[in-house]
Amino acid sequence: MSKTIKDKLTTQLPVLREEAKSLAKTYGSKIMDQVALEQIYGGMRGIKGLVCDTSSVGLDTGLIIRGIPILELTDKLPEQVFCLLLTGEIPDDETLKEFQEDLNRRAEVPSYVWDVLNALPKDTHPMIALSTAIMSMEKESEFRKHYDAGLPKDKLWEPMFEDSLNIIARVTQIAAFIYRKSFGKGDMIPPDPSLDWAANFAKMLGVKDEDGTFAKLMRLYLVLHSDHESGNVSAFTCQVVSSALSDAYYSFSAALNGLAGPLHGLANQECLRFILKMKTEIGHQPSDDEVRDYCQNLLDTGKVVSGYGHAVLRITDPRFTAFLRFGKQHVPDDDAFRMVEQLFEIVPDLLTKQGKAKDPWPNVDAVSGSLLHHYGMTEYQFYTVLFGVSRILGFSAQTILARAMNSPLIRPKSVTTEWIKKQVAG
Ligand code: CMX
Repeated sequence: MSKTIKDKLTTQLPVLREEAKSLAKTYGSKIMDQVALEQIYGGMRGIKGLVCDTSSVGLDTGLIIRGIPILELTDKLPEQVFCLLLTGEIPDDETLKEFQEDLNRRAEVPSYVWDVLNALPKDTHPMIALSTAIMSMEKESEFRKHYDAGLPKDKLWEPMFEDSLNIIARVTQIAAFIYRKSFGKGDMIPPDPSLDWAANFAKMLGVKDEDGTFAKLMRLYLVLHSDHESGNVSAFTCQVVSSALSDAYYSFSAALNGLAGPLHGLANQECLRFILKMKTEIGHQPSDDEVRDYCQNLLDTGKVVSGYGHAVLRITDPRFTAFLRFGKQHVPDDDAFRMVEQLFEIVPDLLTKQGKAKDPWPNVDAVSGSLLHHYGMTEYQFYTVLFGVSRILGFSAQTILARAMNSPLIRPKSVTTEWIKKQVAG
């Protein structure tokens, strides 16, 4: 009988805990980084102050999950990637099947969630609906129940595991409900437990998919967005909130609120909006020169080109490359996708010449919307919800591990401007 992912983590934990304890004891005073004043004023960019083992993002490699570059994981299911994030191993078939069945057993969404979502104004942004739905389920939290009952700290990861898996199992139904309700797509489509997590989600969304390629896109989408180490706005928020021993419902909802910002996850919505607006304003499928002039004008008027640049990366985001390959294979003649390809040819040069952006290359958001648009999911306000559904895999793995490793309350030190002036003078 194959081990479940919980068994695997249970077996790994004593070694992981001992390793961290021993590193901190032996090398506790070793200096790992230095902080320059420009980093303090620059959003703490680049300061090494967090441990994250689920994934890492190299400026010249992009996303690496447990040592495997993301481009080598594009044929995997999101469930397999979740197991990899959490345990460092791609599950064998039996473990995967057991995990999928476990998700199906947890899939029933409490009925009050539909009431909560139905009570929201019709023009509520889908990200508010998602965050609210997650928060509304907080009373289901096993973590809070066990914390209140005095479960020892080193066992708190177990109810965190339960909460996280319950959220993963339910979030696709919730997101599909939000999509269908927000955009008048008709009644909820019930889940089909015979399908994998992403294909089931694709079915519940109700997007027409005669040849199964939309389900394939969903699998890829939910793999590519699953994690991006822990310093980005949403993952960091998740870790800060859960370090106060707030449960997964509080932590994930807070993280989703950060993901909803235009400089972070909302950029995929902004990017498609920008492409469609460009086409409308130009009045036809634009030529290369028209695209160049349009983007130059954006830069000259102090606007950002959505989908380009990154706080960490200094190369074309490999997640962009993965989507580009999908587009070339499945939707090469789509108008929006062709503009994505044009922008890729043109924007890096413009940003380089402007000389402000440290990274002139496209990130994942530059392309994802054009693919969704092709399949008839034209409501770009929903796109960040898809990002959120996927990133809940990463939030879950990171937060379970943080509790498993007894990670402390996160509490960096802030300083006053007066203190800085004294330091500089000194
Ligand atoms: N278009 C125009 N200007 C850009 C730019 C872009 N795509 N990317 C960076 N710049 C500008 C910045 O606005 C900044 O200008 P100011 O000095 O006038 O403020 C300057 O270049 C330096 O910025 P940076 O250090 O290169 O970038 P940051 O680390 O501060 O920010 C990011 C990174 C992603 C927010 C930024 O590149 C951006 O706004 N890109 C467009 C939005 C986007 O695609 N976001 C999605 C990122 C992926 C994700 O997290 O989901």
